Amino acid sequence: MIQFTFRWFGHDDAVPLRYIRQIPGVTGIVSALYDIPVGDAWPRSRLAELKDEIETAGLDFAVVESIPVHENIKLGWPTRERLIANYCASIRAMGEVGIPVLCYNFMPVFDWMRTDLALALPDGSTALAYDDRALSAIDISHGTGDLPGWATAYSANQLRELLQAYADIGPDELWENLQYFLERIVPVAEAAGVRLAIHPDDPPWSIFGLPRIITDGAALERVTKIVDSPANGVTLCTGSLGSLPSNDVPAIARRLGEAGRINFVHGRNVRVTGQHRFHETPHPSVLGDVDIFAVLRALRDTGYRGPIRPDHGRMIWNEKGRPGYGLYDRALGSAYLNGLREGLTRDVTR
Ligand code: DNO
Repeated sequence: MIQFTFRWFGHDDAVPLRYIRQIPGVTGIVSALYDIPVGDAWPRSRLAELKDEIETAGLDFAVVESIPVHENIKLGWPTRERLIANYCASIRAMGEVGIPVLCYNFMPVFDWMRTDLALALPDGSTALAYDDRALSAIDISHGTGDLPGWATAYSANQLRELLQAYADIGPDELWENLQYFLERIVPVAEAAGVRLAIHPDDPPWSIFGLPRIITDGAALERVTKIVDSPANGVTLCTGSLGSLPSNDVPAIARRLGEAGRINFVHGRNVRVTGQHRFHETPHPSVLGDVDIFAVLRALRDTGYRGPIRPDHGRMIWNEKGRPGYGLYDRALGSAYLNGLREGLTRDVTR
């Protein structure tokens, strides 16, 4: 049975756990320890406290999203030994506390990127949008200040040094560094009873000249083959993959589902409006370019049993909040996904 989950950003989140509990069918929470510096080991006691709080609200702590991967691991620098040891300690802590899935990504410097956090749609809602031409107009020489909604702030110097450090890192080197990382963390995850779920790059192409490698179905499959273990799986993010029209998302779901390597699903839809240009839409298949119905059918056919969450929603009904992470449209997305699930799995002969 698929478990319906919802992302919660902790006490800074305008959406409290008690509201999440009222979304029909949602039983699980996706969260993280947001105040631990990147690279440090996550204390088991802190994870246990967060889990208690979630359980007191009547929900399960289903997924950690994310434990950020330190840049020096992606760069392959010698300090990665200590940083990977810390990452392994965090995974073990998750296992000891009993949190079964870890979503992470391997994008250099920047996580998800948009050029407009409030694109007005014809119905009066606003959505997140991306346009390569708008990105090329953004000047990052004085730091990340001009990036819309960017969470990890870098000063001009820090960013210059980081971008310089990546000058020698192309896709091949990044793959090598990912392999090095996976060879060390997958056995630990397997022993701890934690399933890893790498998130595709969002958007799935190079930005600011930095390599991005987790861009399509072939790349996701390649990850799963680096260390052949069910603990080494992926997050099927329909929106990230769907912003590249060459990605047939239902086919990717089917292949990875058959291999048993989907460990987490992000359900979200996008409308592609040009080359490397898209905006987010409501979740239903007919309103975007990703056939969400066909994705859920592929998950049903391949026996997917893990967590799913609605990803980004639009801002509707005058809600104010974290871009992409308001309550209302994500709750609608969740109800839609859950309706599809019922329609696809219920035995109508009874
Ligand atoms: C965006 C999210 C990503 C995701 C990370 C996973 O809204 O889907 O930030 O959490 O890339 O590591």
